[in-house]
Amino acid sequence: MQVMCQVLVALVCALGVSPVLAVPYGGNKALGRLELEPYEHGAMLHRTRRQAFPGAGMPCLTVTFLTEMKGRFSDRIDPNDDGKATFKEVKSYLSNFNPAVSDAQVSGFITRRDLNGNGRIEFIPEYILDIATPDMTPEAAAEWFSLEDGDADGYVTRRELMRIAQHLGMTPQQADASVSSYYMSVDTDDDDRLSFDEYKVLYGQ
Ligand SMILES: [Ca+2]
Ligand SMILES: [Ca+2]
Ligand SMILES: [Ca+2]
Repeated sequence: MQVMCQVLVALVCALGVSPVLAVPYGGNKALGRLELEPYEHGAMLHRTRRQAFPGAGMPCLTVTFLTEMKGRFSDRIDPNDDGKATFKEVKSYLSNFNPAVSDAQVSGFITRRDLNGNGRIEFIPEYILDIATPDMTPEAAAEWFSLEDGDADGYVTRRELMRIAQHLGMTPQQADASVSSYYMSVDTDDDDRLSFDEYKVLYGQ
């Protein structure tokens, strides 16, 4: 399946005209961290993602969605726009979430997505697959929890989320609305911060 997808992705990119692209799709799962990005990269991506998959399980990506993803990849993770995210680029991206991100965290992040084992995250197909089939495992929840819990005190607080969202370009008002409606929806004990037990609910755990 993966080889077939790679061939299809390569074909679409070579031709630049195909209306759809078949990839394995993990269902209508939320990509929570996108809720911390400003409209054009977060909500817009969510929206085009939903449009790309009007029914859960439909294995197609539209060119609109791919174009949006390529823009996000270039803007966020691949600033020299060569289609590959290197260690340095990934570290720079993740430092938006946690300024003290460790090299081990960066290596782990890459390894979990680096299907061909070359030490980089390629836009095609590694990044596309990461977005189209988001990892909803406990390991993924733990990965993002540690990235968003910047002071490593065991809680992802509203303040930490607000800082990340503003680093990624949201206004304070946008950040507050997004953090309140998405993240704090799982703050069951209402203390304005998420323990890991609360946080992992966002990953269906
Ligand atoms: Ca790779
Ligand atoms: Ca914290
Ligand atoms: Ca809480």
